[in-house]
Amino acid sequence: MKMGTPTKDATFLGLDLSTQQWKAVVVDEDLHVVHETQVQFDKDLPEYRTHGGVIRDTTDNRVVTVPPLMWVKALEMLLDKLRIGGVDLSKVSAISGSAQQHGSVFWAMGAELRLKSLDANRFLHEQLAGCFSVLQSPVWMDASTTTQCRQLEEAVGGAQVLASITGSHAYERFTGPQIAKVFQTKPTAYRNTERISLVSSFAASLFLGQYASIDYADGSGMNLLDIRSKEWSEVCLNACAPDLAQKLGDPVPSYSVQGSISSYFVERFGFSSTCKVVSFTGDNPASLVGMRLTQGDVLLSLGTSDTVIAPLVEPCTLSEGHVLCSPLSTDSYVALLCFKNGSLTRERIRHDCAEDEWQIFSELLDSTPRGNFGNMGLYYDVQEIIPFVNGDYRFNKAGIRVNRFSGKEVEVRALVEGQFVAKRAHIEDVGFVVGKCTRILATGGASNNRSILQVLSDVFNTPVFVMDGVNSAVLGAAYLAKFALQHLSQSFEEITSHLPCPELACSPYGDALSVYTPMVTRYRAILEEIVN
Ligand code: XUL
Repeated sequence: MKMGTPTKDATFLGLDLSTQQWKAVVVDEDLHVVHETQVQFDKDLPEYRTHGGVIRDTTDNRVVTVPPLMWVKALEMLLDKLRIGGVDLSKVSAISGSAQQHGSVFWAMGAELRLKSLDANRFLHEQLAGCFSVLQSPVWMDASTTTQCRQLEEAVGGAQVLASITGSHAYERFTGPQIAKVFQTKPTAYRNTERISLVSSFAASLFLGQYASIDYADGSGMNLLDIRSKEWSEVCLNACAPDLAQKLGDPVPSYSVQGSISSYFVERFGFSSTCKVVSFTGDNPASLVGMRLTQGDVLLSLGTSDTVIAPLVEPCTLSEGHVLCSPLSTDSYVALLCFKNGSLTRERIRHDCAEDEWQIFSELLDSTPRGNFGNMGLYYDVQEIIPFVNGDYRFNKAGIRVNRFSGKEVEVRALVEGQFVAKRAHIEDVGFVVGKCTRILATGGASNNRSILQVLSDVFNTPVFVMDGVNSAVLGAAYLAKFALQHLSQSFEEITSHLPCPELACSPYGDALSVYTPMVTRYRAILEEIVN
């Protein structure tokens, strides 16, 4: 194994530990992509028997977890793939990463010592096998902590008080309620926990060879961080579990250099010993960085989860959704709404109606008119976050609930229209005005599908822009790696000013407003009926 040495033509490595895969992208000094690769959990690590990257409990399907050791093993495969692909890792001057938000990793007593003394001749997953006090990490899809959510809200004086401190009411997937559940249901495991990481800071810890700090942006998804003071809120910590401040460590800005890479990665993978490890952050904040979002833009990420992100002028208290600290500055904030039934639900309908082919899915979508002959559908394969409902709901032109529609094309359009009409309604509910001057930037898997984007553009009656190429979260991580090294001398805008702008993908049809505004009203009425 050779010791890496720094070279002149430096690169930056961005990683993304998302729900279904690890991704990596290498960019050059100008932030142009020179290499990318990925490892799929279901396909490449079948021994863990994940479905969509996660394990759903067979007795309680609200419980969704992942063994963190799988993420470790997959990372080793990812780095091997980079090397086999010809990437010279000794040129990487900094690494940053993005990861699915909210999930938590519980490190056992003594784990940091193990991280600090890894043997470069042995696999990482072998050496870390005994390092987790909770073997199955709860992830963002978990919806099993309703009791802990209500307890937390009550302890701080109500849901609105919690939102005014942490940026969100209590949400099932948020890390505070998840930690409270571990403390209540596995007290011994909790006592044996030396440190609790988010998925992002867990991944950074591997590279750092010691516990990495949680960053402000991803830390805002915990119901524990005071998003204004940037310190843990004592009342929230105390409401969840004892000794939590110590188990979490102090949070830091998302663009902090946390240290140099551990000698394990230098010796085993050929990184330079001067390579810096920058904070890893959440996938949604990282996407915002990758898409270079500015005030007035709305980012719609169409991935495993569908999310809507928009920069905020000031931190406000939302009735639903979340306010997060910005990953790019300590005095800016972003709003986030997350919808759990994203690509997996689209894939289910593609399977049922379109022979599992996007091409056929698009043809069916294009063959139906805007408004879908008055039919409307809402599809929730799993417990949705906003709104908190589950199941399929189909309504015909007369407003009568039906079990199925007359044709596959109607089903496909009902799904896509229903998803975007719901997003528009909930965005409006939290006070966003998406008008003709708003740029909707679309990213994630489904943003490659023009037929889907056309519906998006029509429902919002506004143009939709896309950025061709690599996934925005992993790209954002690579940009963050460079920004962290240079933020004292250059702004993020200066560092990225030469990069291409998003391109116009679709514009709304003239009748879009008259078709979809009544559908938003109808959606609200349907929702009231479902919830009641
Ligand atoms: C955001 C959320 C998801 C995850 C997974 O609040 O739960 O978007 O970050 O991607």
